Amino acid sequence: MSLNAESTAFRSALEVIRAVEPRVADAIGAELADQRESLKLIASENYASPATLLAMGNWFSDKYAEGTVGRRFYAGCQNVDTVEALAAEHARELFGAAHAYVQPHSGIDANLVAFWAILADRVESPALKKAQVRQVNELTEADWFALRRELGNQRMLGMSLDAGGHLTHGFRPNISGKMFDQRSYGTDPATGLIDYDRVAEAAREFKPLILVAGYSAYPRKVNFRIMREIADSVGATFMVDMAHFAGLVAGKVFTGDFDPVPHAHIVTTTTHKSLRGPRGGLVLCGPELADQVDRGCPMVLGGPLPHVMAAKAVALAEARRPDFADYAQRIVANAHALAEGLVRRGAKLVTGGTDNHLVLIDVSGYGLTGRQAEQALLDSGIVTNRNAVPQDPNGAWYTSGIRIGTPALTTRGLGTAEMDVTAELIHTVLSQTTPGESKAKYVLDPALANKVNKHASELLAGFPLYPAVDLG
Ligand code: DSN
Repeated sequence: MSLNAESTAFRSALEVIRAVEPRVADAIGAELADQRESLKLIASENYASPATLLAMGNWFSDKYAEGTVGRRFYAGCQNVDTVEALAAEHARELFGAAHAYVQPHSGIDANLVAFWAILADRVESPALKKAQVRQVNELTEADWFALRRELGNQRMLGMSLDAGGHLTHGFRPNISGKMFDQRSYGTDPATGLIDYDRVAEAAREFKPLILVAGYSAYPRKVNFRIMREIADSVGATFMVDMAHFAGLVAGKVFTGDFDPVPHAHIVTTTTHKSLRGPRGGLVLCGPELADQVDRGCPMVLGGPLPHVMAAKAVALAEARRPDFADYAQRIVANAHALAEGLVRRGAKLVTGGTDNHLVLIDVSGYGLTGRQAEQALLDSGIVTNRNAVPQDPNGAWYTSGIRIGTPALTTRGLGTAEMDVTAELIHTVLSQTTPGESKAKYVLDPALANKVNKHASELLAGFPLYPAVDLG
């Protein structure tokens, strides 16, 4: 029997790699096996299509292409121009944006491009100009301080980390926390929801240059129309980081007030989460910021990754197909079913449920820290990640939460019935785990962990991952 195209392609690639360094070929094969066997509930992960994966493994990786389409610092970029222009066109069409910049290597990079574009657009300063011609990572803490003082308003208002915001929205472990004088808006302690009146109040007091919306652990929709009104009321630039929910925007689940593109001055995203593309980022904006955004490389980015831009073009083309809208709807239906299944069994959820792709379980309801719960679930074949909950008494390392999401399992084909089974498995593990002598230690009967592992494998067996890929 002849092999299908996908199996032939991946088998051949592994054979070529194995001839040079067999351990790499083995690790690639083992990664597929591990992914096939695990109940992947990490809200920010997914499974890109074989076409997207294959578009990355080629000689585009060998090409330097600093600059933008038609304006490169290197000769011979005509084919890179083709794929970059295609990826940008698909991104513009998919999201209804005037301009798309598809070079960022990651979400952090996309946000850096956006920050510098906003600064360059908003602030006329010799110090900024000086900083622009130096390597950003050469600037010291004192340089940043002097720069902010000279520039005047360098304030960013974003969602607090423990309410579900992201590190790149002005927090200390990220360069955004050094570039900007940051203040956060949180969520209402009673409901766990964003209180727009409080955001408006904080904006009036703080007068930020940039108001950021977007999250990595907030299980609800955000009203971007209201956020834009708040930004306008204080003269701030409104930026949305839609990395987590870009697939829901692309699939038209988030429309109207909940679609950031018509409301924000600038939108950033990764391409590998709910959008289901290759690992990378992109920026969308209107014509007024386009020139500055296009200076992302070499301003804050290293040379573009043409092989990844080729894969972005493939994945974005896939996201423009009608079946992607169906996929996006199923992500949300599955998250809803998972949340309902957990609540019915007594789990405590932040905000009580979800209306996007993720669910945040407050595992203090089970008497556990996030760290204990994460490891107990992992022992049982369920891959999640710990996450702070609002006002978390255990901080960002141990945490009190477990974040779970449905983009990956939905790609695999699991539906709402399987989400109920998944809720049962999670609840079984968490309710049978007891805390140990430290915030990291726990006790879980290995026989129970094995039983859940077996049940998870049986569940997944009905939904093979990459069914067309047979590595032999
Ligand atoms: N690391 C990503 C996530 O898991 O949400 C965000 O950068």
